[in-house]
This record gives sequence, structure tokens and C-alpha cells, in this order.
Amino acid sequence: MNSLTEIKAESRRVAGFSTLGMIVALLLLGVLLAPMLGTIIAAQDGFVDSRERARAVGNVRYAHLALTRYMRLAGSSPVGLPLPGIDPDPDANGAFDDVRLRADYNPPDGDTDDLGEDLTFYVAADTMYVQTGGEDDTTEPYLIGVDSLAFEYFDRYGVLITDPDKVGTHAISAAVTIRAVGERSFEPTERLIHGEVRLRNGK
Ligand SMILES: [Ca+2]
Ligand SMILES: [Ca+2]
Repeated sequence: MNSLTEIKAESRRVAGFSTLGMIVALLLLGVLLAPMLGTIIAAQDGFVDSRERARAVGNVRYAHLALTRYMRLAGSSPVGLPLPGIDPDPDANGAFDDVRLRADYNPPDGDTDDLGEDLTFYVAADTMYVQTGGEDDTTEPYLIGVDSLAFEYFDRYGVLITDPDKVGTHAISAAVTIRAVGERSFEPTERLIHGEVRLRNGK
């Protein structure tokens, strides 16, 4: 009887010790894990941030590529339609911050009413829009998060053309710059996509 009481007391003591030990161990674990958890969360945030950034930069790059491709096509007409291929200032504000591109290739049927044959690109607020002329006159967002869009046109001697009336006939190349909205984490070089495109006059 005596020994049974002793065993009970002993087991209670062990159980008590274990619970206390567990609490201490958990507290210690918590203290040790807290900074690690912070590091993990920070790393995760960094990953999401860089992925978002990569996506944004990729989008700007893609938009630039597609726009310069349309510029290269501007003025093209296999059936010989006389076209003002590039209008460098469709909103007539005196700045080359937008562009209207016309071509007859989709299909080449003597008009510019078909898909992708009459496109105007411009920036309003922080979005770059594309306006489709022709039969389905629509305006759609083309790229979100754009600070500015700028075009420079050069003649065959590499001289900058400032007269909008001379761009359509004299420009053989253009420099296109898309500046993304200034995110704090963006490097200046990542925010700005700049590239030259050869125009049909230069063929
Ligand atoms: Ca303009
Ligand atoms: Ca056509």
C-alpha cells in the first residue's frame, strides 16, 4: 500500500516535471524560431516582390517588342495603296508621345480596315492604350503601369526629325522608349525600355 502511494507520487512528479519541461522547451523553441520565421517571411516577400517585378519588366519588354513590330509594318501595302504609314502626333499636341500606324497587310485588299491595320498607341493616366481604327473602332488598355511613351525619328543621315510632316516621308528609323511607372524597388534601367526600329522608308 505504501509502495503504491510512492509510485503514484513519483509518477505525478515525473508528469509535473515533463509538463514544465515541455513548456520551457516550447518557450525556448519559440524564442529560437521567432527570428527564423521573420527571415522566412522576409524571403517570401522578397520572392513575391521580385516575381512581380520580373512580370512587370517582362510586360514592358513585350509591349515594346510588339509596338516596334507594328512600326516596322507601317506603310506596307503589297497592292500599292498610298498610305501615311506613320502619323507621329495623332493627338496634335506637338509631342511625339503617341503614334498612329497604318498598313494594308491583313489581308492586303486595298484598305486599312482589317485587324491590326490601323492602330493608335498613346498613354493616359498610367496606362498605355491601343485604339483600333477601321470598322471595329475600339480602345483597349495595352499595358498598365506606364509612365511615358516617347518616339524619336531619324532621317537617312541620322539627323533627328522634329517636323511631324516630315516623319512619314523622311524617317528611316525610330527610337521608342517606354518608361514604366516608378516603383521604389525598380532599378532605373529596368524601368526604361529603349530600342530602335528600322522603318519602311529605310528599306
Ligand atoms: Ca502627341
Ligand atoms: Ca486590308
